[in-house]
Amino acid sequence: MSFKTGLVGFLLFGVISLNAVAEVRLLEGWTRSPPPGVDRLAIYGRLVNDGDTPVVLSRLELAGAGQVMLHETVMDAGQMRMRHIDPIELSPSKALVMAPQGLHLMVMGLARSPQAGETLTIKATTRLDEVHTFLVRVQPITALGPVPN
Ligand SMILES: [Cu+2]
Repeated sequence: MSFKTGLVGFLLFGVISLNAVAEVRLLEGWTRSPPPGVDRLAIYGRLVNDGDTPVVLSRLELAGAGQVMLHETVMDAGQMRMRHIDPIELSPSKALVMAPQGLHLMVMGLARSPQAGETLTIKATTRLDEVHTFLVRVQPITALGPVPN
C-alpha cells in the first residue's frame, strides 16, 4: 500500500468515526392509532445517544402533521397536565425513556389518522444540523407497550 492510499484510508475512517459519535436512535418506538376525530397521538420508546457528547434535538417533524414536540405528563393539583420540554437534551450515559403517563413525543395536527400496522418516520434535526430518523410502529388503540420482537 502506498503512502497516499494509506492517507485516504485514514481520512475516510475519520469521517465514519465522526458520524458514529453523533448517533441518536429511537428504540422500540411505538404509538397507538388515535380514535376517530382525534388529530393527535403520543409516541413512546427509548431515545438513546450512542455518542460521547450530549446531543440537542432542535427540530422534530412528521410528514402530514403540524407539530411534534417532547411532552412530560405531570400531576398539577390533582389534574394531569402536559408540559412542553425544550430543548431536548440527550445525554450519552442515560436513555430518555418515554412511556404512557410520562414522557412522550406529542404529534399534533395530523392530516389523517395513522392505522395499526403502519410505520411513522420522524425526522429529528440536531442543533448541529445532523438529521436522524426515528421509526414508530402504529399499534391498535388498546396496545399497552411496544410490539414484542
Ligand atoms: Cu402530550
